[in-house]
Amino acid sequence: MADYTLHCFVESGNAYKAALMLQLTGCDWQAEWVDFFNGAHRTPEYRALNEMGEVPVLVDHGEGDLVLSQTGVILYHLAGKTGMYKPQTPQEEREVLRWILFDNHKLTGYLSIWRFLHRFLNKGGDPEAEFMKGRTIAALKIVERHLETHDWLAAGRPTIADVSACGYLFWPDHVDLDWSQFPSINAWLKRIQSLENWAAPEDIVPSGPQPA
Ligand SMILES: N[C@@H](CCC(=O)N[C@@H](CS)C(=O)NCC(=O)O)C(=O)O
Repeated sequence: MADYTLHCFVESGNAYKAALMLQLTGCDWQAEWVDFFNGAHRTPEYRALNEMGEVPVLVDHGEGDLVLSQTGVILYHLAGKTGMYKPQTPQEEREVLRWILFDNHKLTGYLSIWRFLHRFLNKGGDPEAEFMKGRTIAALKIVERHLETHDWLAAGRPTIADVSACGYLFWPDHVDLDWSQFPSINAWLKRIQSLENWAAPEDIVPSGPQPA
C-alpha cells in the first residue's frame, strides 16, 4: 500500500492542490476516485470520512490512517512531514497562512464556483455567475499586483501558499477571461510549472466519465 491515499477527482482544483503537493514532494501516494458528479461526496460513507462532505480527503497511512480534510490542512501536514515548501520563520508562517486563507476565501473560493457555473452548468451569463466572475477578477488583480514585485506569494521561494493558489489556474480556458491582463500571474504559473516533478491535473488526478 502507498503511504497516502487521496480521495479526489480530476475536475477539482482543490483535489489538484493536494495531488500537486504529493507529486512535488515525491511522496508515495495513490488516488481514490470520488464520483462527485453523482453525489458520492454526500453519501453517509463519504461523510464518515469527511463530515464536511468535501473533496479532497487525504489519508496518511503512516500516521495510523490519519484522515485530513481542507487543503490548507493537507498542505501544512505534507509540508511538515516532508520538510518541503514549508514556511521557515514565524514571519513566513504568517504570510503562508495569510495567502492560503485569501486563496480559500477569495481566489479559489470564487473562481471554483464561477468555473462550475460556466463550464459544468452552462450558466455563464447568469447574474450569480457574473457576480462570481467579478469577485474572481478582483482577487486575481490582488494576486497580480503582489506578483509584480514578488516571484512567489509568501516567501523568497515557492511554498504551500503557491501550491494552494495555483489550484484552478492551469485551466485558463475553463472560464471566460482575458488572461493577458495578468502577465505576472502567467509568469508565476510558468515558474511553478518548472518546479521539479510538476504535473498537470489530468496527469495525476483520476477522471471518471465526462460529467453530463
Ligand atoms: N476549502 C475546501 C474546499 C473544498 C471544496 O469545496 N471541494 C469541492 C470540490 S472541488 C467540494 O467538495 N464541494 C462539495 C460541496 O461544496 O458540497 C478545501 O480547501 O479543501
